[in-house]
Amino acid sequence: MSSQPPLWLTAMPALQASLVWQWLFQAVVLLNATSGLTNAYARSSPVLLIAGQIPRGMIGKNLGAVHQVLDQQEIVRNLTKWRGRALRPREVPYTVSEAFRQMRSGRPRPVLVELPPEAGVEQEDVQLRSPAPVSNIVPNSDQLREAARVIAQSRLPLIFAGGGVARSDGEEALVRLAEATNIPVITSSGGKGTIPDRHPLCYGSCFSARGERQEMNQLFEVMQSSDVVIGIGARFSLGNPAGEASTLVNINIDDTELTRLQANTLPLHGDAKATMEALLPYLMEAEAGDRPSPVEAVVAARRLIAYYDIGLREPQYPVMEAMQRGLPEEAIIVWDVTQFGYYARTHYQVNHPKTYIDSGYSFNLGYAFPTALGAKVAKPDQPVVCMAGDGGFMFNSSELSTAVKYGINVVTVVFRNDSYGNVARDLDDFFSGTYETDLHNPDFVKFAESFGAVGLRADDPKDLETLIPHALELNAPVIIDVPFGDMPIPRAPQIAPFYALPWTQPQEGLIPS
Ligand SMILES: Cc1ncc(C[n+]2csc(CCOP(=O)(O)OP(=O)(O)O)c2C)c(N)n1
Repeated sequence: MSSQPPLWLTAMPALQASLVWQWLFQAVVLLNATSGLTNAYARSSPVLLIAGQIPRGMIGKNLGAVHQVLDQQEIVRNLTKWRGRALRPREVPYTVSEAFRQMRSGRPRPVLVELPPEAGVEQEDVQLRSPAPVSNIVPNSDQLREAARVIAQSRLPLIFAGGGVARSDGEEALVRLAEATNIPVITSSGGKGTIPDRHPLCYGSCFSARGERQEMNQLFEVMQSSDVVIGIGARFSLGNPAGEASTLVNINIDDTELTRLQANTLPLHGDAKATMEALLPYLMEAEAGDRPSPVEAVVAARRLIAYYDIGLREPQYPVMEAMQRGLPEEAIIVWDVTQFGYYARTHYQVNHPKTYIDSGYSFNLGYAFPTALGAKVAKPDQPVVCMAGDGGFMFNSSELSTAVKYGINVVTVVFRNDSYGNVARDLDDFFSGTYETDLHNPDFVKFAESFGAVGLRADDPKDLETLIPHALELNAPVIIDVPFGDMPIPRAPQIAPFYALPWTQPQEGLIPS
């Protein structure tokens, strides 16, 4: 056997060599990307993952090639919508063009393109492609007319707006639809920002539409009393409290989501924005705009929610209020899986489209800091703030090096309780102990400074009202260390589903009685 390196390696100029080298590494690094893909999948984000591969002739043979991961595509099958591999240069144009068509059509989700090193080195004539045209899916006129008739005749209709509205850039169309018909809106956490929270027709965000929180959840009651719920780009992962007693007019680009929730559904398969725009004239024709304004009911429900919130005296409430006062409205906030993050899903007020980011149902601890860096690169003129717990921040804190290297000026708030606090509390509540959830942290101010970033420290979480604007003015990567104490589950007295689940009962013999 020859000890010479393979031809593709010796023939490469330096730049190609470094690219190929990185691709090779990515063959293994693909595994590191799975957590981010999970998140992108949960939030229906169009993400292109370009991954390397081992040399073409060794793929699938289990010969132990450096960085070999057998059947990479299989590993990410359930985290991607489409996967393609270009083995040689002439296969690249189709693979890339199809990857983009997949991301831009139907329900957006991550896609994978794999390239072995030869695809970046060999020279071949290739046929470049124009981007594939993508047309919007819109329900037909009979379906739109029928939906308009049902909505026009309803007694208490309600719009439930999900992340699909934002994905289709349908925020203005949603506000127009609500205003033209006087139909109030509840958003899911993915739908936050699709209508301004301060809009008089907006009830707010409903994180838990089902479960014991409903007792005090005014939004749950609002949904329950509606006779027609208009779902727009929402997966209703927590159910539709109005249930079979109501009609669900369900607008979704993903036709697998349309009718699986309840039998009494009028499915409208289509892009959220295009369908709202197409539906509006039919609604006007059916005189759906003649209903009395629900603004008083919305105001009353919001007052009641605030009244309960203040009465509960949860430590999150005054901190969230202080942060809200300190944060510019146009700032993009990326919330990690921290206790303030849970609270933000219902309580943080969003008045600008696409300024609220969370990890959706994946609840992916640690995703927020790198995501915030990505948001800042995409929107350099908008302030970007990452809100993480100490545990979550430490998952990806090495990315501070990337932030400093490229001048990505994200402000990161690290809520420090030296603990995986959320888990510690649940363990203690249910199993009488915190079981290795305490953390040994660096001094976050010194940690930031050691990277060449700025480190600040709050005396009290409420200091964030002044510290965040100050940090944003510094135009630098900033870490704000915020010590805080124990925290209850939001609305603790009302939460019970956890207690009710059988697996929360310790097995016999595990815990001494
Ligand atoms: C990748 C991943 N691992 C574990 C968990 C489980 N989990 C949820 S919250 C949490 C603790 C978070 O700790 P921290 O970031 O310090 O925030 P805190 O709860 O203290 O506010 C853990 C481990 C998760 N959601 N995601």
